[in-house]
Amino acid sequence: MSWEDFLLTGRRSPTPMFNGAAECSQEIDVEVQGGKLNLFKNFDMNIIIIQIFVFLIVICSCCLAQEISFTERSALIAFKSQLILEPTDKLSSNWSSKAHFCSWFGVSCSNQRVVALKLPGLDLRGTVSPHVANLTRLVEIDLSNKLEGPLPSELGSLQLLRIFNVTNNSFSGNIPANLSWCKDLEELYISNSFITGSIPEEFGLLSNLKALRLNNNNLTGKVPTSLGNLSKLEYFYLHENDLNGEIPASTADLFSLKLLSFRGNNFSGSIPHSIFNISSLQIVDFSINGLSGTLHSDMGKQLPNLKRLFLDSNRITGEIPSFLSNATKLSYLFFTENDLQGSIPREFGRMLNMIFLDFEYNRISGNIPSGVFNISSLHILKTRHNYLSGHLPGDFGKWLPNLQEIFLSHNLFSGELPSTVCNATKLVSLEVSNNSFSGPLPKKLGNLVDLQHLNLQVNRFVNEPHHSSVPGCLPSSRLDQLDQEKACTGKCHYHCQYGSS
Ligand SMILES: *[C@@H]1O[C@H](CO)[C@@H](O)[C@H](O)[C@H]1NC(C)=O
Ligand SMILES: *[C@@H]1O[C@H](CO)[C@@H](O)[C@H](O)[C@H]1NC(C)=O
Ligand SMILES: *[C@@H]1O[C@H](CO)[C@@H](O)[C@H](O)[C@H]1NC(C)=O
Ligand SMILES: *[C@@H]1O[C@H](CO)[C@@H](O)[C@H](O)[C@H]1NC(C)=O
Ligand SMILES: *[C@@H]1O[C@H](CO)[C@@H](O)[C@H](O)[C@H]1NC(C)=O
Ligand SMILES: *[C@@H]1O[C@H](CO)[C@@H](O)[C@H](O)[C@H]1NC(C)=O
Ligand SMILES: *[C@@H]1O[C@H](CO)[C@@H](O)[C@H](O)[C@H]1NC(C)=O
Ligand SMILES: *[C@@H]1O[C@H](CO)[C@@H](O)[C@H](O)[C@H]1NC(C)=O
Ligand SMILES: *[C@@H]1O[C@H](CO)[C@@H](O)[C@H](O)[C@H]1NC(C)=O
Ligand SMILES: *[C@@H]1O[C@H](CO)[C@@H](O)[C@H](O)[C@H]1NC(C)=O
Ligand SMILES: *[C@@H]1O[C@H](CO)[C@@H](O)[C@H](O)[C@H]1NC(C)=O
Ligand SMILES: CC(=O)N[C@H]1CO[C@H](CO)[C@@H](O)[C@@H]1O
Repeated sequence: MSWEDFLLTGRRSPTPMFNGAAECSQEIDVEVQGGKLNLFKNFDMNIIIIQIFVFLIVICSCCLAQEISFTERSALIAFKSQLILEPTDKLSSNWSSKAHFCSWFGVSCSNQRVVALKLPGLDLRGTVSPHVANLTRLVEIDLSNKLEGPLPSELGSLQLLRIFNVTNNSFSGNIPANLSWCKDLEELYISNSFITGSIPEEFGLLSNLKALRLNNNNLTGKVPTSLGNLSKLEYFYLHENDLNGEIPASTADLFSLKLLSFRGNNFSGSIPHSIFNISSLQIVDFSINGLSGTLHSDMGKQLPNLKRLFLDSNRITGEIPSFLSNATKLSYLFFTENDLQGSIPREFGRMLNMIFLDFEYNRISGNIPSGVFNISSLHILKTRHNYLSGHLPGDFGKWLPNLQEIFLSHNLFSGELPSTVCNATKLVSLEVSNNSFSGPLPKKLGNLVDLQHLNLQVNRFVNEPHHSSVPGCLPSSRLDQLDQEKACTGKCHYHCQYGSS
């Protein structure tokens, strides 16, 4: 059974509407039956005592059930009372005192106890009553609305809680450290609010946690080292907060991790390279931080499942590890805006699932390994603003049937733009400006029917940009636009932009 199957969807029992008395009489039947069986077996003088005993049990359990029922009902009413409801809101009419609370919309019961409170997407406003904590059998809470105020720390008494999903609200205040008492928690989502303060160190105690999403809040401070204890954690989202400090080395102990997103914080220091020894990783996003240091040359050796790696907008130095090519499932690789040097490893031509490769704004030199132009899955290649040089291979474009965008501007490329570029028939954007390309322009560029953005400026192409000198290059209907929009200066460098771009 996969962990998703633990979700309570479908477990809502088709509860008939009981009032308190009917509820009790059901339990009386069971108890009395048990009692009668005993009476027949032990037919002796103690019969009266047993009868009284049974009677007392029945009375007590009935009172207890009634009391619990009353508590749960009160807790739900207290929850409702702190919502700002319009008469037209579903809860206003549905949570009627005439009906048993187990039949109320969003409430699921098991044995007359509330096990789930699921009210997502109703645009509910107001605050969360601490009395919710009296629903002690709750297993799932799902409240994605417009709720505000702090999350009550009393929620820590929900010992059976497995799913706590309050993503997408307007909560403020801190994350209650007391949630760490909810030992069974598997999914904890407090994303998309205005939560401040730091991540409670006590969360390291939530040893059953599989998903922790605290992204898109105003969290500050460091990531607690204790979170390295969460050995079952698969999804770890902290992106878009104001967290700082170094990424704790203990993150590498999360050996079940599949998705790790720390994007858009203020993390500094280097990425502990042992993180890249977690072989279950599928998506890793450290982009838009202040991370520095180098990438370990082994990186990629242990990443057979990695599909996406985002390290863009940091201050990472050193070279691109060639072992990354061993991560053969990698399809999105972003190194944009760092301080990487050296060359693109020749082995990158082996990454046959690559879709989007972006190295822009670094200090990478050498040529683009010709194997890269053989990756038929490639959709987008961006290498602008580097020191790349050399010629494009003579069959450039021939093996790129899916290429839609290629940006090579602001490098040191030379040689011709091979006419085989026209084999990349899905091209939408072709940008080679600010290089030292020379020779004639490919005559069949006009065959690229999807082309919308073409920038050839500041090169040494021999053709005049005037359409008469690029015969058959572009259909005349599009040449009209070219004439209007071309930015042609000096020795006629040639720039045209079509359509919406
Ligand atoms: C919830 O439980 C607490 C402590 O037992 C109690 O004081 C409070 O009145 C209860 N709330 C409701 C709404 O019953
Ligand atoms: C409340 O909503 C539930 C679920 O939609 C429904 O089964 C029930 O009949 C409704 N009760 C009332 C009083 O409207
Ligand atoms: C949590 O709530 C959000 C918003 O309603 C929803 O998209 C998501 O599927 C929920 N997650 C779980 C595990 O219930
Ligand atoms: C925190 O949770 C514990 C254990 O459930 C409980 O005893 C305590 O009252 C809670 N503290 C607060 C401030 O709610
Ligand atoms: C979050 O809530 C807003 C407004 O209620 C809604 O537009 C948006 O789709 C929600 N996002 C998610 C992920 O549920
Ligand atoms: C929280 O962050 C958002 C977006 O960064 C910002 O607009 C808002 O002012 C912040 N609120 C607080 C209380 O810091
Ligand atoms: C949790 O992590 C902290 C800090 O890393 C450590 O001191 C502690 O022993 C760990 N606790 C458990 C239960 O593993
Ligand atoms: C980010 O952290 C650095 C220290 O590492 C600090 O100087 C800077 O002010 C922080 N930036 C923001 C936006 O908090
Ligand atoms: C990664 O794992 C390999 C093999 O298991 C080991 O040799 C290496 O030291 C580990 N690297 C780090 C940084 O933990
Ligand atoms: C690219 O593919 C073609 C056709 O399969 C092959 O001839 C050529 O050698 C390949 N180039 C590289 C660098 O792998
Ligand atoms: C490349 O384009 C030429 C001219 O259109 C065509 O003859 C050739 O078959 C194409 N090659 C590939 C591999 O698509
Ligand atoms: C299995 C595999 O792809 N191994 C390669 C890992 O990367 C090194 C260095 O790039 C290659 O030499 C291996 O062949």
